[in-house]
Amino acid sequence: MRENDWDRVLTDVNVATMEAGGGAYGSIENAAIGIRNGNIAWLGPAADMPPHSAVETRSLGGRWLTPALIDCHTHLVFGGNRAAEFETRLKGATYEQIARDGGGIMSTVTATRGTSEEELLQLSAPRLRALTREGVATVEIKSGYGLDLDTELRMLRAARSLGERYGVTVRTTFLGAHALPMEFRGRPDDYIDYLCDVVLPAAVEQNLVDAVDGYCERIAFTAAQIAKVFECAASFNLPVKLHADQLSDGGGAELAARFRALSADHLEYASDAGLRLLAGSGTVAVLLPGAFLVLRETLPPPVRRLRELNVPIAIATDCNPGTSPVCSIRAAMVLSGSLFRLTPEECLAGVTREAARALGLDDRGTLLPGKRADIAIWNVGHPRELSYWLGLNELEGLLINGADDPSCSA
Ligand code: DI6
Ligand code: FE
Repeated sequence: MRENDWDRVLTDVNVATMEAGGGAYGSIENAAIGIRNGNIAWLGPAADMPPHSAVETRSLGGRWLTPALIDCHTHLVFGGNRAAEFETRLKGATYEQIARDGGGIMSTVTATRGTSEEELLQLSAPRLRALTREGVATVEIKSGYGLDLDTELRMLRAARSLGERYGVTVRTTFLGAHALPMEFRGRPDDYIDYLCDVVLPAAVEQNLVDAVDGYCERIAFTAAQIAKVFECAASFNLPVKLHADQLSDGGGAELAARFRALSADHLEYASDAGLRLLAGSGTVAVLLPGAFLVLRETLPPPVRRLRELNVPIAIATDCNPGTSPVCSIRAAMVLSGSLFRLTPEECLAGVTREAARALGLDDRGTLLPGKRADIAIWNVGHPRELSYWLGLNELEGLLINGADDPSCSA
């Protein structure tokens, strides 16, 4: 009897539970959900709903519910922007040339170093809100535009404050190994030591780090250099993620597999040997179609091979000022279909179940009893529509931990 004392009931809904291994979308039509203490207490066909009491019962007129969306790879805290650089690229300069000439990431580092914590919050809030307005309730945010102690910590604090201020889960990732700052020119190994000896320990000490990432690329760091950072992460029991093989095959997939990374992201140029290793490591492949589009890449990530090898596939915006000025998770879904040929179901799984996995979160990403009641309510006839329209927002409501997000309530 006691266990059917619910806080809220949602009825007259269709639910894409996104449970793995079930039918398409794990869907249950004509369903109902009971919520208690922020979690899903019961979910199933409305006809099977057991006797219960509820403080509130809401009938949703046949709306579709999905797990609230998860953006598992962003760099959305930064100062300045790179619209002028984008213009230069459209006129023919390449991303790598600009990076080698000291522009690119370094220009955002200069801007971010000159931005206060409160200003970073003000600048980043609209980007976060753009995501939540599309049903995102969990966002990963990386550091990596500071590359010094003060600015890296400031970015991570700003990311944490954003989550608190806007009531969403923010997972912070330390990306000190993003680029070589000017003060360490010609001394990349000294910079890696500085990250391992000074910056990461301080960030961990202040409880600002949920995971550690690195940019393994010929314009950034070698696999051996990132491996040192990952060893340091392991000494703090922190999971790792990796920007792997985006512009060239730098052995990123192999490195991610070796450290049993939560995710290996991009993977356009990953070798087949690397992909086979990923398959055995439980690592999620995170695909970032915004960067692919904006850099006008031509080699898509190896989607067919990832499927054959049963590597889980997530999708994210990669929101950043250089390669992916994208603050729309729905755009990432639609582009993953058009550019990478992911199916609409893979796209939705990529921003729910698999994105949760890419962050090491097992309490969300599907709608099942015991999971968090992070639920998006959509005015669509079928969940495939979520990977179809570009620029139409069908979100009618968002529940975070069982409570309405007031800015998008139904
Ligand atoms: N993520 C990154 O960190 C880099 N590329 C990517 O997809 C570069 C970000 C930047 O240019 O600021
Ligand atoms: Fe990135």
